[in-house]
Amino acid sequence: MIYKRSSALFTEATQYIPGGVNSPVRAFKAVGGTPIFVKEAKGAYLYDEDGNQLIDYIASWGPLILGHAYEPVIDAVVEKAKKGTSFGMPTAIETELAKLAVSMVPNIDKIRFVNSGTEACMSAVRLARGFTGKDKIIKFAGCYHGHSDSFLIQAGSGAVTFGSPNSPGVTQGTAKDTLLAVYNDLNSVSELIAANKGEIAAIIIEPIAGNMGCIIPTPAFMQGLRALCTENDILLIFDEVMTGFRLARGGAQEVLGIAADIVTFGKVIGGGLPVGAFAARAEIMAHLAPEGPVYQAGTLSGNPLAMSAGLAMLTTLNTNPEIFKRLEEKTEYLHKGIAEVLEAKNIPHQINRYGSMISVHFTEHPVVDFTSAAEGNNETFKRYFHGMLAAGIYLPPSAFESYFLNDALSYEDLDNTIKAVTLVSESLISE
Ligand code: KE4
Repeated sequence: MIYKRSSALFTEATQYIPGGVNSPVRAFKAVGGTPIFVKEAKGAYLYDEDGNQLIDYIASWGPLILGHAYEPVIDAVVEKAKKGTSFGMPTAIETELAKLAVSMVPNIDKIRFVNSGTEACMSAVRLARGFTGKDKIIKFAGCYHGHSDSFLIQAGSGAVTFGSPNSPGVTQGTAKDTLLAVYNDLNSVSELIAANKGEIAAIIIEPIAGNMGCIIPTPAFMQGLRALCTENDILLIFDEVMTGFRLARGGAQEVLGIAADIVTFGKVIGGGLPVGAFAARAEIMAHLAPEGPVYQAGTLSGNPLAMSAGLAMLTTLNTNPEIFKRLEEKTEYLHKGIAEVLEAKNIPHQINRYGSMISVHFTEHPVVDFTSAAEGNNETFKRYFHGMLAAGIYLPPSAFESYFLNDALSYEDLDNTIKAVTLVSESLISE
């Protein structure tokens, strides 16, 4: 593969955009090398600026579950754009998408649209604090809820002390209200609750984690978390920015059988345009301005152009729920194929998979939380990533991400991906 044009474009981009990208993970810092500039995409394929065709396993980090440039979405956006893109006034299509989302997702009565997953999660936490009158939140090490200050926090000094900022610009004042627990470790949660009695407004979690690679909660952990929240008047926030409308019509709440108090969305709900959302039962949402005192706003929130993409995508998923099963079967096929190759070569690995989310970790220990995910051999991962890229397979450029399959992937694409793993595996055998 040649990347001359991508390299030239990246050099120029770095002169005007910090790090040459508008979101850090795109810069290939975790895997090295020069980021690929994509020119266009269709279905399961990316076409980069050097004319290479790549099989895409990130689908823009999740949104493009039906494949790139999916006709009904494109047609809806083009038609809507001809009538204006945004008005800053209510439009009927916002209610159409709200009604559809509420009909698909359990335990929500109302939904507020915003412009990103970050905005959805940030607003959900403010709503939880406003509704409960309490300040602190618990999040889990390794879970990512966007880049608002309350979430850019790492574990504090002691197990039950508050967090500390993990980015300059985040103040200690903010960090003190964010407590860090360990995914799949219910004791780490109950300890924090006991040490902060009556002060915790909400626990926010990725119900199936995708930002440590894919990490699956044990049923006991998730059921226990729900019980702890109920017993301690703490709101359970499911961050479904990744899992929402990807795992099932009703997302993780449906597949796990756990009722959250507030649910956040992004990615798929916007059909590839900037849409985030947060939703809850009416009693909670009644606290949100202008109905209630918790302020939240946005110039482009619910803009009809983005709504038209989201409505076309959710309508397709709602009327064709077999898509979710089809995606799960393709992901299982890929899982088995990759596992067979790596096992045959005795390459230590773990493959975590849930629905159409999957991740490959080069470690011999099960990956169940951030610490075990961090034990993966990153040098092996880097060789794997670049070897697959050279074979025309575009994987997430970080060991702490999940693959997102899209419905346009054919079994031939999956077979070609597995063949690429066979090719690459020679270079993965540790010296
Ligand atoms: P955005 O603000 O990027 O739309 O959403 C933030 C967010 C919130 N919650 C979860 C579970 C998420 O995965 C995300 C964003 N996901 C990353 C991929 N791991 C987006 C990629 C990027 O940062 O460029």
